[in-house]
Amino acid sequence: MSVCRRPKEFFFKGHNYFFSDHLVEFKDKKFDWLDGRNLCREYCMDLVSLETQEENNLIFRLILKNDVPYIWTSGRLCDFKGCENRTDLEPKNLNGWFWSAIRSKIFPTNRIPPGWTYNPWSQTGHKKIAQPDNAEFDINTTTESCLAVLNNVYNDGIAWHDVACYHEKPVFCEDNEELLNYVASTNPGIRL
Ligand SMILES: [Ca+2]
Repeated sequence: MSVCRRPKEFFFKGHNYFFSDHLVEFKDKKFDWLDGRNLCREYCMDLVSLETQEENNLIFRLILKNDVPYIWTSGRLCDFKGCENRTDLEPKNLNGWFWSAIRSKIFPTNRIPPGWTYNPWSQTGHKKIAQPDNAEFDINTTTESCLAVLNNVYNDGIAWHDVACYHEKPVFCEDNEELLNYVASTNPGIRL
């Protein structure tokens, strides 16, 4: 962490990325959402955020190419302490999602985001309705608060799904500017 020595598997628009399964130490390992996030943060990175269609397509292509069944992203439902009394986040299933890595809101889940040609959320899932559907809540009252990309799990191609955060998946990590800037500011002259 102190020098942000990190795996640089590929580079896109100013950020380095890696896929956990491509590192010897994490090969065939899976992580719950928080452990996955912490893994990335040890490298001055965070779980991947998919703010643009271009970046989303890039990650979708790599999932397809490597035959990856599912991954975690930094997407999170704002359903914890501090999110209450936020009328702008209601209804939660449409407006309550954000990229935790960069603290920016995710466009309403039922619409095609500006600049995109498709809605990345799956139109089906466990309940055969559009995502996010919070399906696990009906089964065991666990909220589906984390955003996963699933590869054709519901015969729906590669698409976004809300999933309960305790499930274990490999992760794509992406440079986190906040962590990199912090380390840069406290280590004059360092090359990251
Ligand atoms: Ca779901």
